[in-house]
Formats: sequence, C-alpha cells, structure tokens
Amino acid sequence: MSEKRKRDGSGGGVAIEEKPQSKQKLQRPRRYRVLLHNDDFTPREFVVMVLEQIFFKSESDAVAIMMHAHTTGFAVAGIYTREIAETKVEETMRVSTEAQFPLLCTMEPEDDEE
Ligand code: TYC
Repeated sequence: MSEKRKRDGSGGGVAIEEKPQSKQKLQRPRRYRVLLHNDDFTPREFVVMVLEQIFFKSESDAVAIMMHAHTTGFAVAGIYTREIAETKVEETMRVSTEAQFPLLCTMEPEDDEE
C-alpha cells in the first residue's frame, strides 16, 4: 500500500489504524465466509455441482459440504476476501435462479468485531 493511500484514507477496504508511523501495522484484509443454506427443493447433485464448479471443491469435499448443509441447515462453502466472496455469491445465485431452484447463498465477515 502506498504512503498516499494511507494518508488520504482510501485504503481500498483494508483497515489501517490511525497510529504513529512507527507503530502502524499491516493488517490482513477482512475475510468473509460464504454460506450455502439448506432448502427442501434444490437437488443434492445441483449443490455438489455448484461446489465443484464455483467453489473449486473436489467431489468428496463437495459432497461432505452439501451433506453438512443438508443436515445442519447451512455450510461454509469457502472463505475469501470481500470481492471474491461477492462474486461467488452472485454466481451461485445466478445459476440457482436460472435453474429455478431456491438455493440461497450468503456471506458474512469472518471476524464479527470492528
Ligand atoms: N435438502 C436438499 C434436498 O434434500 C439438498 C440441499 C443440500 C439443498 C444443501 C441445499 O444447501 C443445500 N434435495
């Protein structure tokens, strides 16, 4: 990150604490959990296909994640920086809407504190 971006506050989504230069820490960009929610109608195979094709999971991981959502109500499909998480949510909602399934995909910050 450039000195200019630190001073003008345009940190591009990366939180920089206002501290004297010597104590400034580089902070990790915030990460987000992308969640797949269970429903009664989306076929299991479709959820597995989403996990393989959008989240790049192996078949065995995809089946395990799908079954976790199926039995507990939701599952973490992956953890990503904000823009990547947003894209995964958008792509998942696009394919499920196109296929006319009610599969719901959301995201939430990994660390809930400010
Ligand atoms: N519960 C669905 C069924 O029995 C399968 C399913 C699993 C749907 C996971 C959504 O996130 C989900 N066909």
